[in-house]
Amino acid sequence: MSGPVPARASLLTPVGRGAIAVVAAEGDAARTAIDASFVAANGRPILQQPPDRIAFGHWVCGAHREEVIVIRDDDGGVEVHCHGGVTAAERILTAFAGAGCEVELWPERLDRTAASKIEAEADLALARATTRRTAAILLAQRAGTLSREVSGIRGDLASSRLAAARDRIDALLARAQVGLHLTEPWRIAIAGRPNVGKSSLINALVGYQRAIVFDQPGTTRDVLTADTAIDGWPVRLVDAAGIRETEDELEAEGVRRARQQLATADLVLWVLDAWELTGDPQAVMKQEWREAHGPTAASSLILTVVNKADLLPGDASQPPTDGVQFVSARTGERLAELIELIGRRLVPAASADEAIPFTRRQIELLSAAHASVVAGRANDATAVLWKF
Ligand SMILES: Nc1nc2c(ncn2[C@@H]2O[C@H](COP(=O)(O)OP(=O)(O)O)[C@@H](O)[C@H]2O)c(=O)[nH]1
Ligand SMILES: [Mg+2]
Repeated sequence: MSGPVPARASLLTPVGRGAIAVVAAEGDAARTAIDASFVAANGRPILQQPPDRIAFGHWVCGAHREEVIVIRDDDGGVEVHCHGGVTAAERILTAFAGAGCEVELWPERLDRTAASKIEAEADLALARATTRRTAAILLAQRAGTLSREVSGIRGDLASSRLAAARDRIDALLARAQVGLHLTEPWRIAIAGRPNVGKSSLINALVGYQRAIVFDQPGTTRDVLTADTAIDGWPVRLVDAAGIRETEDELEAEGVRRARQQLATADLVLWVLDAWELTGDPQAVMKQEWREAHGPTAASSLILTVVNKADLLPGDASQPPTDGVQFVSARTGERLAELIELIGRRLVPAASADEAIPFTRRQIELLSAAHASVVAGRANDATAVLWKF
């Protein structure tokens, strides 16, 4: 390595989540701090510890003694693994800072050390991914799936295959929503008249008691949310208060917020009560939607859920209808089918092998490239795509 390494230190692990915190540091000042504070169990100074192996010992700082593991690499970098609480990591960072290291936030560190912008963005996104499925997709993008596709598109542009380039950009942009939802949950609003079982359904879907279930209409005064995963996708279930005309001011506010939730949801589950249902569920849903929203047409992103199917006589198996699912939040009957239906409705087919843009920056670049291609400016599109 040429020239001195600038001394820097960063806390790599998020505060409050893990059992272990990791502080990374490099540069001469980092070694000064290690020499001053790290006492290895085998008694050797850090430079005599074999690289890339763990050296167990204590971080000694005044009267404090903290069990730590230190790993050094061949380039003067060290990692200190300590107790995951805030204090231990702070103490170690402070020691590095005191020795002359610049303390750097880990996203900045990522930006500086990642091999590419996509890799840095993928690392940031991975820290926010909550399911295996989303993490697998992000790992594939990090490993080159997205950058290979982008360079393929640049190849098309270089060979004047503008139509092919446009189609490939279109395909990427079609997956933008999936990409953004790798780190942000899809939002599902649960709506319907009071007492149809919205809160019960959320509880059943999430699998634990969270929303308020009560026998009186209008008890859900606030919009409650519960995070869970459906089919490997992170979703946020939003319990919309019973939408209806009301004199009660507190409830009116709830109704206003519920409407807002409906307007911005990725999917709406409109819940009906099987016991009270007369007629075609889709028609009833549309009627209730009109009552709640006026003449604006119901969005296509609505599933009609007929709850309390356990109250229907006999096996009462309903013929499967497109966009309608009978369930019982109480018995769990046909909940699996509902979950499958939600997964299919919510997320267009996506597999980890395909390139998926997953940040707003990437999507904006693709949109700009698209506009240039459509305008026949292949060079501009290429320039934009180089920014990936
Ligand atoms: N039999 C039956 N009762 C249910 C079912 N789901 C909810 N309920 C009952 O219906 C009532 C209203 O439920 P709740 O979830 O509070 O409805 P919400 O007002 O729409 O949130 C409660 O007494 C629930 O126990 C179901 O699947 N079957
Ligand atoms: Mg409720």
